Amino acid sequence: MPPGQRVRLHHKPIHYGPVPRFRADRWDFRVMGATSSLGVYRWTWEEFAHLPRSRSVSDFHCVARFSVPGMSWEGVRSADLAAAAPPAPEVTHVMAWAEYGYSANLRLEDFLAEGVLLATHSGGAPLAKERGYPLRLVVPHLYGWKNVKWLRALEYMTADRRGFWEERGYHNRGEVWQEQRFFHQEEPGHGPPL
Ligand SMILES: Nc1nc2c(c(=O)[nH]1)N[C@H]1C(S)=C(S)[C@@H](COP(=O)(O)O)O[C@H]1N2
Ligand SMILES: [Mo]
Repeated sequence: MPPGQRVRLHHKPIHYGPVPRFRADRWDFRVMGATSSLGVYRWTWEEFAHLPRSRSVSDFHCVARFSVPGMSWEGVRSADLAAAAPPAPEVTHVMAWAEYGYSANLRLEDFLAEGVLLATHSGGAPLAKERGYPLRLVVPHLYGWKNVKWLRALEYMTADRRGFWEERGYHNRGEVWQEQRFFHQEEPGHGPPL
């Protein structure tokens, strides 16, 4: 277990705001910002299903000090998505965007790390709607708030920008093994734009 975490096998879904409704005819997934082609990539739900698929098993760590061991996920590896929608060479960070404007920023290397998945399934079944159906970002080495549910877009960025919780007192990176929970733990000069 990472420092300061305890195992919990079951927990209620955690999110800010309501659970969005999924409409297959309106849903799309976009990759925008600093793509190498300068264009926007867009997949409908049907098209998204044709991307290469992978599985991974990982522990989930909530910043509220509990961890869920051995979760199994299925979906598209971040590296496969980035191969389908390549970032420009200057890209350093990625913003993950959800329904209703929830967002979380990640370093490009954290986004491309092993085990990172754009997941459609968990435990062999499609995601439950309160767990992010139809698409959720799984970033096992970063705290729960970076694991964006109801994911709709990625924005490639050439400079860092803070997402929803990163602007509200949480750590900009949120690495679990280094216990990067809160903004006050950040290195000087890397604080939020308050
Ligand atoms: N879109 C969106 N994704 C989100 C959140 C949110 O408020 N909105 N909350 C995050 C937080 S703080 C946590 S701990 C996890 C919880 O995931 P779970 O509900 O599957 O446990 O979702 C994350 N993803
Ligand atoms: Mo969380």
